[in-house]
Amino acid sequence: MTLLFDPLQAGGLQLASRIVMAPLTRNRAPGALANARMATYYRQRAHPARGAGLIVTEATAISHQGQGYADVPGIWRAEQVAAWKPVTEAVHAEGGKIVMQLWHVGRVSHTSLQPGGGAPVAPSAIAAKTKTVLLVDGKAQFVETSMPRALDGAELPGIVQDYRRAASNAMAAGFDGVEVHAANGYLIDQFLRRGSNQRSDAYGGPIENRARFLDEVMQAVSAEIGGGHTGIRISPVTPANDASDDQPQALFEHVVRQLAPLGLAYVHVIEGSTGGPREHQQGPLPFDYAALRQAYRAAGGEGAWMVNNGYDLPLAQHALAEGADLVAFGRPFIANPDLGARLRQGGPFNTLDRATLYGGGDAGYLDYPCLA
Ligand code: 8OZ
Repeated sequence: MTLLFDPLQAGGLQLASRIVMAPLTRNRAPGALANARMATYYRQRAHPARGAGLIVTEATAISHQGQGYADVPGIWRAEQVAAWKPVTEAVHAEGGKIVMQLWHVGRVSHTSLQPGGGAPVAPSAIAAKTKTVLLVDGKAQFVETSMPRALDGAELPGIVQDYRRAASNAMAAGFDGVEVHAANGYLIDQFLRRGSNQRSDAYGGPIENRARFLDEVMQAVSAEIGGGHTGIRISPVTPANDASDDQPQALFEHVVRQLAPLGLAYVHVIEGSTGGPREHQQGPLPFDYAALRQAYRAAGGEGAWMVNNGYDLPLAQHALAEGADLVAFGRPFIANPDLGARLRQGGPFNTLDRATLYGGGDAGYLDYPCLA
């Protein structure tokens, strides 16, 4: 029963507990720059006993092209590296650990956010039936994503290089590692899943081809900063951002086998529909997450297995007993800066205010109370 509060060595990450703060988009980084407000927010959640054993930052754009939402942070410029330093220093001052989530949204963007007002990029020119968040007069507004253009194969090495530079920048900013965002229907997931990838070159068609871009990104990032400081997030069946595939089990078992030799710190798996039903399935069969983990282990993968989506204390303890190593909590960490302390004593838990999730100031960001 104490497993959730036990330490873990995950590759090169020495973690005080199995409690992870999931990546959470909050749209409070105007100019794509981290700031003092964000440093306070992460510091509030960083204590190894009262907060998270590991914090994963909100998704952070690896390039201007990789941006798809208003006021999300970036990590492609020196000024952005400098802006993140007070955040990592604040977390480390509390004794915490923090990795940066690296993000390219692909087609989930809007021309108003793209360089020169151009079309967002994607594996294929297929619009996502989904919305993005723009800020209009400081208020979050959901708008349809723009029609993307298909990436030319010759552009892909440059995007891989953007991931590599972002990882190097994150380490320069003092992060303990990075998590590559390959989930939730963003660029890497768009390559993986058939619904968004109709390419006829080496990056489309059979599973091996659709997983090639992910492989190139993971090779580059892990070579740059070390596999032991690199994690990945996948979401095998989520419909988020119009992601779809009719053979998720075969696809993602291939993906984890491909990841096994990289010596990753962890593999982070969203079970079911992101932020929704855990039972969600794509294709005729329920997804077998135990088989996914076994495929990774059988291929020699030694990274920590991180699970996420709708976890509470009993479900987390059950998952750890069944073989998971880390449990990521999202919305509970927004409303409870001291979620670790609250889990330890079985509650109580503050309730989440949805109105202040995306954009805004301190309200609903810095003012959730801790236990006395
Ligand atoms: C909510 C709003 C905007 C972005 C994800 C990065 O789903 C996100 C995201 C979530 O992974």
